[in-house]
This record gives sequence, structure tokens and C-alpha cells, in this order.
Amino acid sequence: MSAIVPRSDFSLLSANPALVYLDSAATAQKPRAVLDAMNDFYETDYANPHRGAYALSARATERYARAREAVARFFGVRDEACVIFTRGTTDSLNVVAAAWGRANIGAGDEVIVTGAEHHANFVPWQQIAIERGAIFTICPLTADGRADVEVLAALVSEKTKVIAFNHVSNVLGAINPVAEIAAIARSVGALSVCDGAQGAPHMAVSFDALDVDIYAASAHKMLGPMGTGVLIGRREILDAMPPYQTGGDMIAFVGDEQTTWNVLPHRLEAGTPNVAGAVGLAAACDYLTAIGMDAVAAHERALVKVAHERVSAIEGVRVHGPSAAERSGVLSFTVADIHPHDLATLLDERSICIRAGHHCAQPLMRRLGVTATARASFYVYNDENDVEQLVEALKSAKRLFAVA
Ligand code: 7TS
Repeated sequence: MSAIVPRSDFSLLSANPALVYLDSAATAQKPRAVLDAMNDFYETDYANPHRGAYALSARATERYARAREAVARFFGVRDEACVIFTRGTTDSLNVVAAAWGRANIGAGDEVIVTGAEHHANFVPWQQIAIERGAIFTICPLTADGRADVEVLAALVSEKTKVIAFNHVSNVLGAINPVAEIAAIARSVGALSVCDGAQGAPHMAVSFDALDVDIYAASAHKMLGPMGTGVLIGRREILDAMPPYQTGGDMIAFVGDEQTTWNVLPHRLEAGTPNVAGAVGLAAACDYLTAIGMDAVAAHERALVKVAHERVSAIEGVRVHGPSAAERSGVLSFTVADIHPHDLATLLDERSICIRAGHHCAQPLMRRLGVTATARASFYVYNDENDVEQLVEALKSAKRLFAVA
């Protein structure tokens, strides 16, 4: 099974032909199309958008607006003003927890997250619940790491104000039934907040069809640049949300005593925006669309299936999470009693990049009964040879540790 994009699209990968990059869940490599688009903005249309009365600034404004349109198209959002550019998923989720949470969560209310959240979708909710005197409830997981929707449906009440959950777990690759969870939230008038950091890069996402209130994602995990992300929300929610930050661009009128706010999306984007970041994300969206998100998902499913079979066939290996058919391109495992960090170091000697640790998901680690796992994650530029190298390296690590 070969990669579905040419390795030569990625300068870093072509410059390092021996590199086996299996850490795309942490961050993805960048195709030249993304880097070129960002560079082109700086070289041809660079100025501060919205501010200048001159043609160059108007061009920068136009680039920013076109980037928003492309991103809205990619995420299946009809109303592009509901796509807010942020610094990334962490930023997006913090904005919602702080701005929406502070305005809508009160003493005795309930905030629900799942036990499989990345810290970015766990800690902001835990902290706002503490601040507001609300009850913080952790929804249990099914055996394969998805939110247990039956338990969730029984948990919720009129007091539930938020249900925050991942689209796809960064540790297990387990895919949550997003629309089902959103429907449970809606049944009690709670806000549904979906962390799409590991969803959007790997499968077709239609915000309008998922029917969640909020969806968050990071550009850098979907072939785009670091430092950019999106906060997508239903218009009624975003319109009613108090501004998270105040300053330039987000105001309508500043009086000596009072200030009025600009309309969406500007109201939630205070200060000079990261236009190059938005342009890079838009180029990444176009690149992924040209491949086709169903093809991306199918490729990862095929690779992870082979990896799942081959890795779990090694004696002493425990693979965590769902069956290969039900996961996106993430494989977390532990090898006998070799510490995942030792494993990652040994693999690095063969130029294989995997992540080891708690993956910013300590609540999930506790539920899995481990302190750390090794994690290989796949993307469009990986092929079966990468899986082969991973398997050989794991076998070799086992031999080494058996001898030691
Ligand atoms: N949510 C999930 C599900 C994630 O996987 C990550 C990053 C985040 C939120 C935070 O994204 P950021 O772009 O704001 O940092 N996950 C990982 C990971 O699994 N390894 O490194 C980063």
C-alpha cells in the first residue's frame, strides 16, 4: 500500500528519505503548496488587513476573506462568518470555556466531559466548573474508548449546561458518535462542544451535518501551519457569546464610558489577525480536498489495519482501543515492560518518529490503567513500508531488552 500523495510534495520528507514519520497526531508535515501559499502572501499581498485605505491593504483583506471562505467550505459551514480564526484547538476551547462558560454556567449547574479528553478539552472545563461552583462530571467510556452514550443519556439533566467531547481520541483513535452526543446535549438544552483536533485532519467533516454547537480544530495537524486554528460555532451561540478579548478590529464604537462590538467574525478576533496562518490553512484544506477526505480516511484505515494486525501479533504487545475497522490512523500500544520512552528512543535510532508518554490525556491513562503508551500515527504520506519498519524495530527492541 503506497502513500496517497507523493513524498516529494513534502520538502522535509524528501530531504530525509530514511525518515519514518509516525507522529502526525502530534503535528503533520507540510506540503510545499502550503508553504508556497504563505510565502506568496508575504511576498505579494502583505499589509495589515482592514486598516489601510490603500490597495495593498485591500488585497491583504481579500486574501484573509478568501482563506475564511475556503476553510468554511472544507468544514461544511454555510455561514463563513461562523468560522473564527484562533491560535489552535487549545485556544478555541479556552475561548468557549472562558467566554461562553462564564456567561452561562452558574452555581449548581453541571459540566460534562468524557474520560478520553485531551487536557485541552478537559482542564478548561474543570477550571470553569470550579470557578462557577458547578458540578464537573466525567462521562464513562465504552471498552474501546468512546463516550458511553447510554450512560450519558441517563446522566444529563436540566442542570447540564455543556457536554465537551472529542471527535476522535488522540490516544486510541476511537471515533465518537458526534451527532448522537449532540442530540443528547440538545435534549436538555446543553451546549455541545466537539474537539475536532484529530477528526478534521482525517475524515470528511460537515459542521452543519454534525449538528454540534461548537467544533474546534488545529491547522498544524491537518498539513497547515502551527499557530492557527478554528473555532466554528452556530451563529446564535457565537452572536450571544461575550467577546473573549477586546481591542482592535472587534469594536463598532468606543465611547468614553461604553463600547459596542463589531459583527462576526471580527467580534471574536481581536487584534491583527494571523493572515499567513489562515492562508496556509486554506491551502491545506484545498490540498486535502484535492485528495478527497474519503480517500484520506480509507488510506489511514487500511494502514492502521495492517499496523494493528502486525503490531498486536508481536508477543507481549498490548494495543489499546478499538478494532482496526473502528479507528482512525492512531495506534497506541505498550510492549511488555519496556517503558514507552525507551521504546521511542530506540526507534529514533532507526529514524522512526513515534510519540511516547501520556499524550496530554492523563485522565484516560488512569482509565486504561497505564502511565504512558507508545503511539504511532499515520497520515497521507505514510505507506506500508513505514508499518514494516515499525514492526521490525519493535521486534528488535524486544530482543535488545530480553538480552539486557
Ligand atoms: N485535542 C486533541 C484531541 C488533540 O489531539 C490535541 C493535540 C489538542 C486538542 C490540542 O491541540 P493544539 O494544536 O492546540 O496543541 N494533541 C497532541 C498529541 O496527541 N500529541 O501532541 C499534541
